[in-house]
Amino acid sequence: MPQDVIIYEHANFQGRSRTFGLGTYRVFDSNEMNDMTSSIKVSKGLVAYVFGHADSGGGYGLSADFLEDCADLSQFNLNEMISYINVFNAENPSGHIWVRGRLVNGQFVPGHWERKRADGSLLPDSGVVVSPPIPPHELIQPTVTSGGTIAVPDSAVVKNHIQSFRQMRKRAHLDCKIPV
Ligand SMILES: [Ca+2]
Repeated sequence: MPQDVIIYEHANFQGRSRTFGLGTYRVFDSNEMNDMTSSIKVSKGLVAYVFGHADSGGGYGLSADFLEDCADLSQFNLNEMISYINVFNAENPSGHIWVRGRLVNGQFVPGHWERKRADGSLLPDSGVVVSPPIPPHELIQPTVTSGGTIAVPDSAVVKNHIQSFRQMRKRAHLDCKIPV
């Protein structure tokens, strides 16, 4: 069984494709299929954490952690925008499992590691949930100016991110399927 993630130019796994093993990848141009992905295949047991934008600090913008194939990313408003991909195992050697990003009481909880339960049970799978737009890394890391003052993200920028998340969430569907 291949253990990789494949991105495709068109929906339903058609067109050009590119294969990724474990690792993090910044996608730069059309040769590397930047802003071109319309569907994605994820081998069982892997996580493909994808981001709409990338900078030197990693991925940002809209993001989602796929643990399954998705034949049409447009249903998540992630069509033709992926610029950063992190591929990793959904269970790590120390017995932690990846709990995917989900909505809890209307709040987005990003994907994270949790210790596997003793009885081996998993949280019910909530399906793919797209994150609110993550600010660029320069924005979320406060910078200290030469005068010693600390510059934090402009509140208007943060407000804008929250508004676009609310609009995006209304449009999102949760019908990508776990591979069997
Ligand atoms: Ca992009």
